[in-house]
Amino acid sequence: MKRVLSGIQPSGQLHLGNYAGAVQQFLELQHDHEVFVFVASYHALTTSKDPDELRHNIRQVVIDYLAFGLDPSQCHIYLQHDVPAVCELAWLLGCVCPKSQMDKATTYKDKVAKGIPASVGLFTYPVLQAADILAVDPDVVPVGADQQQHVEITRDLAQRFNHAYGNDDRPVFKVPELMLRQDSALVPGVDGQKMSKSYGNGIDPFMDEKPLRKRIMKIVTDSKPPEETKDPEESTIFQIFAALAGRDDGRTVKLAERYRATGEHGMGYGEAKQALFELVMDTFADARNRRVELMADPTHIDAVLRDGAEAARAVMDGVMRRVRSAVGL
Ligand code: AQP
Repeated sequence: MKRVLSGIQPSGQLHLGNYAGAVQQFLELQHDHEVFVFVASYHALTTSKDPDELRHNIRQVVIDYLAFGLDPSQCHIYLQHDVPAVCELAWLLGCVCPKSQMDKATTYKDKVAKGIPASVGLFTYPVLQAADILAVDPDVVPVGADQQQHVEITRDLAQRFNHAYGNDDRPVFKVPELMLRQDSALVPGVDGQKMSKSYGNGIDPFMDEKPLRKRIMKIVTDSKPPEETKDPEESTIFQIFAALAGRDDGRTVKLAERYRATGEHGMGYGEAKQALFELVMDTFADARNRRVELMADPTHIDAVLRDGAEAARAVMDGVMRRVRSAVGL
């Protein structure tokens, strides 16, 4: 059975982009793969400076994973800080990582441009991410398109390490494959930029009905009147709808037709926003109910995390023995 590894930072409330870009893939893979999904708590420290808020967000990501449908009997869910071996591995990988490789990482530049302090942690976070991945020997890493470069860095570091310390018959690391969903376009936020936890432009599928509708009504549009034809591909509302329902879904095809209609049959953006609101309510109806139950059962969450960390540590112990021996420790 192929092994899968991925994670999400507890840097804020999960949004539709995290769901469509990442979680949806975890849900599909958990049935016939060995799935490890973690909460990237160390990574969140590159942006989060409020301990209470971080504690809350860490817990919330786990609850949301479970509410979305991750099944702990089918996948291992754990916290990054419960497996500190990844920090040791990050150091070892950092020692074979050329600085120029970090200079090229685009997410660092994007985040600094958005006002996030340019710390060493933020600069080298792709190395820690490589350690998160390589520590569990996965075959596949499902992520959204913005993380593609980081998985490529991981593959490169694994190869560099193998070249330095292994040989063709006995590589130290398995070089994992990147997995993007078929429609790999990034989900835009209400302002049309990439939807991000920390940019304040997300849509939280667990919001109460009224604020959720209000949030969706906030999506920025152009000023075309209903009777004018519209290109769905240029619309943020349509991009979000298509990412959530799927491009081939009948509802997406129908909405695209509504965009193109003209004259008295034309569509105003309010109608498209209402369609998106109904889609979100429909898609997450079960998840919203499950979440309420999960919030009331903290001992279940503790047990899930204990089991998940145990399973992750069992794999990591073997990998770290191999890596330490390879470098001469
Ligand atoms: N807008 C998006 N469209 C598609 N996929 C997305 N992902 C994030 N935003 C979108 C995917 O969700 C996972 C979350 O990874 P992360 O939390 O480690 O980092 P991120 O990519 O930086 O996510 P955010 O939401 O933008 O968080 P902040 O604001 O903290 O930077 C990844 O698989 C990512 O590709």
